[in-house]
Amino acid sequence: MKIKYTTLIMALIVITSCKAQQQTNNTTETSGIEGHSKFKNQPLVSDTYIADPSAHLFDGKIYIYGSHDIEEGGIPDDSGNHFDMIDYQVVSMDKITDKKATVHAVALTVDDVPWATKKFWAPDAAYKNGTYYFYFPAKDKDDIFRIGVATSTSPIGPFNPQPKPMQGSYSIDPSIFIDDDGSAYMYFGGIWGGQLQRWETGEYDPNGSLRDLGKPNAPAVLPRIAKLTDDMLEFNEPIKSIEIFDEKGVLLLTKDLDRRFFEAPWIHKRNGIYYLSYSTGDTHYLVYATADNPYGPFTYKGILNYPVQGWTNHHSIIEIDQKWYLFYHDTQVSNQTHLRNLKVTELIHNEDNSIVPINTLNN
Ligand code: FUB
Repeated sequence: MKIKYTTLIMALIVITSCKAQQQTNNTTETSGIEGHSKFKNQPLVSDTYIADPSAHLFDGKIYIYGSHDIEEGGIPDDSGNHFDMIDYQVVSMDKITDKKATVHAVALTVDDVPWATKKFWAPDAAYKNGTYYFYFPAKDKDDIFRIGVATSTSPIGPFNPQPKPMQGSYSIDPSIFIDDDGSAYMYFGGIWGGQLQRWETGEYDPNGSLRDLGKPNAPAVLPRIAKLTDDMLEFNEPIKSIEIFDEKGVLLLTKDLDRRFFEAPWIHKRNGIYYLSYSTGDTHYLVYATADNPYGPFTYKGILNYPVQGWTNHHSIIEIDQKWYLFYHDTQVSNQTHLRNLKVTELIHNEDNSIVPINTLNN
């Protein structure tokens, strides 16, 4: 009996000390910037919240065009009410091995843009003939997302906006891809708060419902593409949907939440293959599909980035010195969904042109 009592006391001591250790570990892992051990990569910027990074190499230097997250976000809801950004600041890095990036002065504010009222969401940029073009979504006076373009002779701005949004533009997350022949394309779209589901007829339907609610077996809402005019300021053709098929040649369905398009389309081209990567939104993956031309159809291939800390998973992919990199964000610094920080990690293509899935969390 005496032995049993001692054993019990010892067991209790071990359990208590294990719990205390576990608590310490958890605290370390979830306490923001201090919690390095949980995160494979550290923030490139930690005193300003920069998200949705669209990275480019301009004249040998890395420029990142992202959202500038702010504290003033509204009450969180499914339409992204809490992402209420009002300006943009460009970020740059001299080389990819830099541990920190430079945040430049404000490049564009919502007050500069005559047609925009709020919600400066994920932007992108392109360079052509001595001019830098900055593409950004914002809500207009009717609360409809449109896409605007602004120009500058400098990659960091300030950018001078066109007086009106691009004609026929809608929804969010523009990204620009310039093909080897010089043709420039805009990929764009995002469902839920990004309003893409309201444009299924080609006209704006304020009651356009999310297909997931009523028709889970219907094909999912698709991302959009349009070629740009030579001056890069307008669409040069009617907007088209980009089909994404599964391995059996069937369009991805609305109910296929792990694979269907949600937002954040991005294109990179390697070995003649066009990789369309995008976020699955409420299932938090970045996934990719491939095609042999910019319009598709694309075939779904797999996961590219597992969920990061935070709700949104949004990225860009570029090649620097024969290596490929994924620029992404998470919420390491703030622990809050709408205050995200910029990161980068290497992305590896296999011999068979598939992509090695990335997990940016140490599990
Ligand atoms: O930053 C606001 C929105 O969150 C972006 O436009 C989406 O892609 C998501 O990252």
